[in-house]
Amino acid sequence: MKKILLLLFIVIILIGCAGTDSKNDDKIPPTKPNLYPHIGDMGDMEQQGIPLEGVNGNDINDFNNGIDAVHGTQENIRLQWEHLVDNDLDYVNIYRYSFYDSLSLIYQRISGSDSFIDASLIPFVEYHYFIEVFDFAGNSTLSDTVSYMLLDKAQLVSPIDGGTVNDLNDLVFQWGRAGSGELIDLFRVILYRDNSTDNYEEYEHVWSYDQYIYVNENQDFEISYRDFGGDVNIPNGQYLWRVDALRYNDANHTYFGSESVEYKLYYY
Ligand SMILES: [Ca+2]
Ligand SMILES: [Ca+2]
Repeated sequence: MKKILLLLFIVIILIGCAGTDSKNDDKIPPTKPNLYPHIGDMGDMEQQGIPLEGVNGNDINDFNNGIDAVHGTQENIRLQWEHLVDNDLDYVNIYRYSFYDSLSLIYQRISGSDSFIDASLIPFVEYHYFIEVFDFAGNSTLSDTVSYMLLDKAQLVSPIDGGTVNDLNDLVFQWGRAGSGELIDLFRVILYRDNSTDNYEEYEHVWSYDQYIYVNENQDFEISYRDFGGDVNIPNGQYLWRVDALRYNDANHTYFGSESVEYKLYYY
């Protein structure tokens, strides 16, 4: 009798265990991810002389301004989201759609990184993105949707890449309009330094000038550094310059644009 009772007891315990899902009881979805819209561009000022703040509170640059064009020869858009806070995150799905392309999962990655570069896109197509974060139990949460549209890139002419300037009074930036000649609002010539360390990248804006475009003409553009407020008292050293093309987008209340390649410029 004792043996039968013991057996019954064991059977009841076994049934009890089988009734609970022992794998993962987590029913709490991740905190809503914050995919940053386009905050602004390097050279944007809040007021005269006071730079706009990026998402991390530093002066706005190419690494803290939300979704944006990427400088260089490629047609790339970089997404950026607020660092994900949950400690049970598994992976992030990244989705894209446009007027021409239906919604698709373009990338799936582990949750560690806070940015993603979408490559080989087409200028003048407005792309929309959102992300979905998953925890280890399979719960997921969607972000809001952010948008960006690339424009044709300006073609840098001079100073040539790696060129040297000895007297800033002689510094003249020259560039040409890219291919299709579609209307843009302005070209922004930017002179800056790369203060990258091992841990993070940071561009320091030195000077920029906005050349507004009123006619759809194809001549080269020329801007003298000194004629447009460039400071002669900047330290010797290595600088970078490039030209961004920008166009205001009414629906998104922000500028969309393109970033040319970067040219190195030595001042000694
Ligand atoms: Ca969870
Ligand atoms: Ca930009």
